[in-house]
Amino acid sequence: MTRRPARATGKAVPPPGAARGRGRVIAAHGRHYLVAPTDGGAPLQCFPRGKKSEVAVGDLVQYEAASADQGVIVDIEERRNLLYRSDQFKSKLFASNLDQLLIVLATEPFFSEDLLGRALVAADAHGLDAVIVLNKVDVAAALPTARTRLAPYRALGYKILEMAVRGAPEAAREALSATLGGRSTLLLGQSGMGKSTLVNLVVPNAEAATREISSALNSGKHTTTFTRLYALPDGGALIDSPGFQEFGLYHLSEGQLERGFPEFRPLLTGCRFYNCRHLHEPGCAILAAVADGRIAPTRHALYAQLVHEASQVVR
Ligand SMILES: Nc1nc2c(ncn2[C@@H]2O[C@H](COP(=O)(O)OP(=O)(O)OP(=O)(O)O)[C@@H](O)[C@H]2O)c(=O)[nH]1
Ligand SMILES: [Mg+2]
Ligand SMILES: [Zn+2]
Repeated sequence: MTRRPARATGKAVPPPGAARGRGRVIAAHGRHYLVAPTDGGAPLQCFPRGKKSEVAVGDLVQYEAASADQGVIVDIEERRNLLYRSDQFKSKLFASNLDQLLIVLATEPFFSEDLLGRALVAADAHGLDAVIVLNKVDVAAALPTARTRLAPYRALGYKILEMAVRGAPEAAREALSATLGGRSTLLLGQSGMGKSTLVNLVVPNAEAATREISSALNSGKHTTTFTRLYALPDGGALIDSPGFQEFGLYHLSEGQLERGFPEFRPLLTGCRFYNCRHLHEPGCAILAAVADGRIAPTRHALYAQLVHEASQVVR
């Protein structure tokens, strides 16, 4: 039963007693994965055993080799964490076993503050550090607006790195080196912000590797269509992902949501009711802070929207 889909698509099937290997999932495109053996061999094209298995880039897996370059993923090792987004009906995996999120914004195209806020909450809920990159600071006309929009996030304590990855590559490399070294980092951001340009700056031969995988996984070339992990020369990994327009967080609890807003945290014990949802409750310390300007109304609106979305899920 489990191997039938493999035959149907013409994929090689491991012979009985096939050699098992251990590897890291370095690319995902639909149900096709590339697995880099941990012992350093060439990556294998793998598909998961069984219809429902969900494999994420960053996973450490056990595979059975069907041939020198094809295999079947038979087991996923326990993950440190798994970042994903979700709506009412389904979830979509970003990547696993991460240390931090690099949220890539740019002076242009105009970035979405809604997506930025969601990424920051997701990072916190999944136990990841978050760093914001403001790219394309060489686009002088759009820089003041971008800085003004980001000032409140800087005031909240988020780390923001300004750079021009294409415009001033050496300075960008310098700004990134201390942040990326030895850590597993996922790049997240809307299309056109410069995620892949950043990868190509930091990872030698990334461009060539991307072309290779584009043809192996049958996808386009310019805009990124699959998630791809690159080992960094000095240790750690950088994961490029396709630009996204939606970041549903229907899977987060209300506790995770309220803690995901750093400006809420010191006030949470000040609400009259211990189970206050900070929406309409009397004696709410968060609503009081919104009313007198200590918390931005847009941030509270995002919180309320996320609570609403989370309540739509049948748990
Ligand atoms: N002006 C300017 N343009 C840049 C800079 N960095 C990247 N770009 C350009 O921005 C465009 C988009 O860059 P990509 O790296 O493909 O963006 P991406 O975030 O990977 O986009 P998706 O793969 O669609 O998600 C390209 O034309 C880059 O050359 C920069 O520092 N300054
Ligand atoms: Mg890209
Ligand atoms: Zn409250």
